[in-house]
Amino acid sequence: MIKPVLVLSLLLFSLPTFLLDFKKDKLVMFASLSNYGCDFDGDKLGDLSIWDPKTSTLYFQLTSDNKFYVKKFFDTELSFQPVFADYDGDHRTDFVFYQPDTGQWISYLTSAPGLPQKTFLGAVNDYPIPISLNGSKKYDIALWRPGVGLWALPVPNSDKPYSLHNQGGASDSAFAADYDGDGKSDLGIWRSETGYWYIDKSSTGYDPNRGESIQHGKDWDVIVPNDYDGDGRCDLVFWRPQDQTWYFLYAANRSTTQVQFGGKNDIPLSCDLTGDGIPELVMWNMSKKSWNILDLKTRQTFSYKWEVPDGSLPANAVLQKFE
Ligand SMILES: [Ca+2]
Ligand SMILES: [Ca+2]
Ligand SMILES: [Ca+2]
Ligand SMILES: [Ca+2]
Repeated sequence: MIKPVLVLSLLLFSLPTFLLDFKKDKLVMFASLSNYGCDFDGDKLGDLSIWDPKTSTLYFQLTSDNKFYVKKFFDTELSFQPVFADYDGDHRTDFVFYQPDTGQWISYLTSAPGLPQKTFLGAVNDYPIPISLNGSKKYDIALWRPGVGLWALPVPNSDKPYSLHNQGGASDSAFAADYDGDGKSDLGIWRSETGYWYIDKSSTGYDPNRGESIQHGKDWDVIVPNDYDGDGRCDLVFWRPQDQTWYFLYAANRSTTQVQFGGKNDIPLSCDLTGDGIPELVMWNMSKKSWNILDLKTRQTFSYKWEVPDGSLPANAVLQKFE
């Protein structure tokens, strides 16, 4: 249940924590930001973007003019993590960043691009997760703290800054997406050890006893939840690196399907690049620096090579955890 308790943590450390070592024994990768979309120019076509954490530079292409843009955001040793979504409700994705060592959020809203807003919410090891609790598809900052399994959520129409909600624990990953289709974000946990998704739904007051628990996937899978059939409900989808296959479980009727697409070391995400309401499957190959895209409707594939620095990553794929 949600308890109204204030949580604001500010810890000042300066350890570069954006880990990019793919040679570790285990990589638990989590591409959760796909379901927020990535459309900077607001033409309903997804814009591809790549983030270089070493230089805090964003490389992106806008669909409205097909031009490439390079934008350096920060001149500091600190690492910043893109947490892109539409925070001001103008249907254009905003450049919002989270600084994991200090818990600082810096927001360049499309409605006020020259005036970055700065807020503190979070501490070391927290996960920044945008959330929309009032059904407007306008997102607010929120976070999930794995050690204690706790969400800090905004409180709509209240002067209470944050409320807390218990869900999940240290070995889990968390995401927020609209699973039940009422327009409001639901709170989700992915437990990779057992392959369970736990969803506390807005339509049942986020009551954990009336939530969903669904087994779909296993350890090493990479989850990419998004609405893949355009019915307004986020579908439970993961990509399995071993067999390079996407495993779909649709929210509406729990039907499943599989699509083999991608290469073993790719990073999976999804984004509606054609504007038909159905996200394309998108793979980023870090070594070749290439996009490989599958249109689920037409089964056409596209490939693009980008000139970006080594170690750059898709801006709307969050790597939540390495072990
Ligand atoms: Ca666009
Ligand atoms: Ca916006
Ligand atoms: Ca919902
Ligand atoms: Ca769906």
